[in-house]
Amino acid sequence: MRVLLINPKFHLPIDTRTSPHLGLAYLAAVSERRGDEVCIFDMDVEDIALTQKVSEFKPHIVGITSNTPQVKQAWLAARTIKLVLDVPIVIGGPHPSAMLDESAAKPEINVVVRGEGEATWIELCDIVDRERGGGDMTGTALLDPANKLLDGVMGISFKLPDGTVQRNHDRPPIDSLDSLPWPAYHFFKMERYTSQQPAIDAVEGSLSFSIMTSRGCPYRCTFCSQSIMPEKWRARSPQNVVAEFRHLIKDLGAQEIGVLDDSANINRKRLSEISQLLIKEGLNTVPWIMINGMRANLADKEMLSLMKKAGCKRTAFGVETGDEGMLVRINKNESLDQIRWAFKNAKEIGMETIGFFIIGLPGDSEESMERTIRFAIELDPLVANFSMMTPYPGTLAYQDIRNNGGRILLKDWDDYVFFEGKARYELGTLTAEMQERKFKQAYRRFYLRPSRIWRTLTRKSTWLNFPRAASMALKVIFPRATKNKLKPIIQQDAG
Ligand code: B12
Ligand code: SF4
Repeated sequence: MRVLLINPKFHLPIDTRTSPHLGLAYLAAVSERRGDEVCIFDMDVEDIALTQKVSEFKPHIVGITSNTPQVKQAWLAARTIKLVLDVPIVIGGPHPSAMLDESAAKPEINVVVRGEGEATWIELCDIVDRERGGGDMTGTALLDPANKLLDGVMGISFKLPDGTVQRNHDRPPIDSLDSLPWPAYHFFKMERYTSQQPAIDAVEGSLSFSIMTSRGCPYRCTFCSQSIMPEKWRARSPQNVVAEFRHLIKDLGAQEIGVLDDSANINRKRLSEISQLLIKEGLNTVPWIMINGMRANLADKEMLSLMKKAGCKRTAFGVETGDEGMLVRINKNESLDQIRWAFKNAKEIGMETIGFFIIGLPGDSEESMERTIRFAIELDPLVANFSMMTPYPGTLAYQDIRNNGGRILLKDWDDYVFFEGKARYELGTLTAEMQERKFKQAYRRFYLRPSRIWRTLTRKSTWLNFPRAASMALKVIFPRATKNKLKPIIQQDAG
């Protein structure tokens, strides 16, 4: 059966790096294992029209992924396909998982998959393959209540003829992650992607891959969309992880690896074992980075030191706020001292650090945001990343703002990006003006310190990446100009 998987286009107001979509790479891998002919169409890097691809490939089923700012483009892609072919179209990913009725109600979408997708996707593919009987099957036939094809499929929602949405039972999370095949990168045009982060000196043209060694997170921070995914933290065995590292390095020529786990160090012993195995097998020559952060309360020096010996060059920590009371309010389950400890440990063993900070959390005040800026300066990570609090649907913060008379200032899902300095909502005394002022101050006060300017100028990577770094800095300082140019393009694309 021919399977088409799509990553919809999205123009971010700043230039983030493009990497192959790991979720689609996993779906492609399970489809390939099922025996399907797979095609991935990543609209961020493709140079032909979607209609051309659909006409040529003639898929039997289409899967589209979507996060919140991409969702309008996802619907547009589905509408475009339906003009060419009435093929079953399935949508999944963080946004449809949180707002399933919205996507299920769209005439161009046939099925919404909630949460973790591999098992559900394969079950849907099995149904379509069986029912098409060697020919084609339409999305309409798949949904026809007379056929009762979807009633027993866990983890999906779909529209009934009366317009209501049927929500089937949740699918339990995959128990053994080792049972999954590795992400199928061979379906991506790898030469069209950038590196994850410039961890290596020769950035241009270097091959960068992602890996996920565990899924889920047992914490429930109020701002994090993690809350729509299974709560249970599940991990791959050290042997399975190291075998994939070996595959990425030896077979695919990886020069940099980005570890995408939400909280890789929930089990410190496991992460230490992975590090030991990487060292033992001589796989520690390729730099890897913990892109999204580890839990600071579990970042002891012994584990970090082993990770460094195993090739880990940089780690991030989600600090979020410099105010102790706010840490409690956002359910971070960490203290300022634990965060100080983690940064001290990383710095003492010479590991580069990234700190993620949020300006304008529900409950923030002028004083608490000031404490966040001062804490960032005190911790002094290599990179401080300040984000404007963006209330993603499905998060506890989103409910908090809605239930407490807050005013969401965003009109469109396209606007749910958080690197630019525009406030996304107001709540009580937390005004947009205050958040925007503090955001600007945060970047200026962190990066325009003489010691920081000197450190930046004396780093080799600053000069190797100069054009990109300069353009990013300008976009952070003048976000509106960039956004104003992009908005018409997004709206024109999405119709
Ligand atoms: C790596 C990453 C990035 C990378 C790369 C993204 C990429 N190309 O994959 C970068 C840095 C570019 C990035 C950017 C952004 N990201 Co991001 N990112 C992640 C991160 C940490 C890992 C993604 C991942 O690989 N997951 C592992 C795979 C296996 O899971 P998955 O992709 O969700 O796919 C599974 C299921 O969702 C489902 N599924 C997904 N699609 C489909 C499709 C079908 C048909 C089916 C059946 C199933 C299915 O099945 C998959 C396999 O189980 C996640 C957090 C997380 N834990 O997922 C955040 C996350 C996805 N990002 C998030 C956000 C907010 C953003 C930004 C909007 C931030 C910003 N700048 O403003 C941008 C948007 C970029 C864009 N172009 O649209 C949010 C999304 C929330 C939301 N409601 O949309 C997340 C969930 C973080 C969080 N916890 O809040 N991100
Ligand atoms: S912010 Fe990090 S620790 Fe908190 S819920 Fe999300 S992934 Fe877990």
